[in-house]
Amino acid sequence: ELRKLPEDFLMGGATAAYQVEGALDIDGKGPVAWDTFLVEKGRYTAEPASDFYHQYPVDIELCKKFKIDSLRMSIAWSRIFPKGYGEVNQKGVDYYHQVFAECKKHGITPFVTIHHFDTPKALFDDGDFLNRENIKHFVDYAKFCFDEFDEVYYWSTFNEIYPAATNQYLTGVFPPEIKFDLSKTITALHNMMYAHAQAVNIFKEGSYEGEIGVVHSLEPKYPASDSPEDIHAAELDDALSVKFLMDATYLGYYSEHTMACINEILAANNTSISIDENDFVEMKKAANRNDYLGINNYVSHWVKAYNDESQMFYNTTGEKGTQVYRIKGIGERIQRTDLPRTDWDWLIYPEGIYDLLVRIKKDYPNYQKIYITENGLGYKDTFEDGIILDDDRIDYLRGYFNYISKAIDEGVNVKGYFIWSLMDVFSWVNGYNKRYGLFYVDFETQKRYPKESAYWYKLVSETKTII
Ligand code: BGP
Repeated sequence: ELRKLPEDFLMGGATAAYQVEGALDIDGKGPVAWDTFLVEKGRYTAEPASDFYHQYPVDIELCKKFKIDSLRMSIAWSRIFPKGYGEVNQKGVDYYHQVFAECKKHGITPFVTIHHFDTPKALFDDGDFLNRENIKHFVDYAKFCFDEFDEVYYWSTFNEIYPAATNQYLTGVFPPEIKFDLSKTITALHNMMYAHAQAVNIFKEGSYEGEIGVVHSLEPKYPASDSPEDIHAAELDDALSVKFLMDATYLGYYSEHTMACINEILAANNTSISIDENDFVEMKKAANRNDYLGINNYVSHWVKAYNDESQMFYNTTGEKGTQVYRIKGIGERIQRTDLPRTDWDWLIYPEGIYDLLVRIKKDYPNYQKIYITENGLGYKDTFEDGIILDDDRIDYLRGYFNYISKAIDEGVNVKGYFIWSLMDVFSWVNGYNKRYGLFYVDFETQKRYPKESAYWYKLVSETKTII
């Protein structure tokens, strides 16, 4: 028998400003670190990406046609404040008003992220979220958005605080390409959580109508074997990547167990951090004010103890079997060869989302509700005469939907799902051959073509049945 989704289950498509808009330096947009970084790398740029800056009416109409209720998108901070603060760029403000008006015209609900990996360059060069001054700039920018865009009901403060910090300071695949700096990583995590809490408190203490939450990338960690060492390695990896952020979000402080793990990781890397206890006042106030949790999940990890020097190879080309992830004092993420994985070495394990959802309900009972804000399959789609038969993507989605539905049956309050991505987009470290969209984008002509999965998604949305 086929599983069902609740009648009011929201079906969405996700995007992020920098990955879809293009128009990197027109109409007054300020630069971000990615602009120069990508030019220096010389592989690809985010211009024009999916040209959403001009094509948004086409994409929003496609949402309507394919029964996609909600568009997850982000506002580019540097379109509003080209330097990150100070003078407002009216053309940037106008642009988002136009996008929201177009959504309204078609009955599509915008689900808006304030920060999605694109800190304005001036602030980025000044330390990004390692610099406490920038927390204030972020909060001011968030408040500006709440005041200005009253068309928006659903706000997310940050997209993926953990990948933002680790890609910058641990794996080093994002600018400024710093590797294995646990102290910077954890400081950035905490500072972003503190910034999130301030934005939530401003929203809740203001007279705004709507809901606010944060989007976390949460990846289940399982021990690679029954040995106590591997069990502990999985525990450490989980403490850093899941508990640290979930404690900050829903407790407003870090539990003793979480801090013990964090301090063990820091000590193994001969470093330490200091967290200002005063931050917890603001964070505790926000902890029960999150209207929802956004979860991005693509993979699960099996972790083995590892205490040698850190080593990393991040597979950005889709050459299967090349990924290496070993962090001193945390662990090594191994490839389970008995599980399917993508060409980018992302293990496919839909059951992981079930474990995660059930666990959140148990460990953070004040979570209120959950939206799956990203999930999907990065794939080298084949395009033949306008036809894209992406059965592997449909299988992937079906697997995830079934486990989400199972979690809902067991009482987890999941209210919606956003596929990453609505249309094919620019991928930060992979460029353009890792496609995720329901709609294929010919990046030469910017023409959109519905993939087989788009028709499947539409049927699921219409019938709330996982076919
Ligand atoms: C998440 C990001 C998205 C998106 C997605 C897919 O981490 O929030 O911006 O890029 O992952 O990742 P990738 O493009 O690296 O395959």
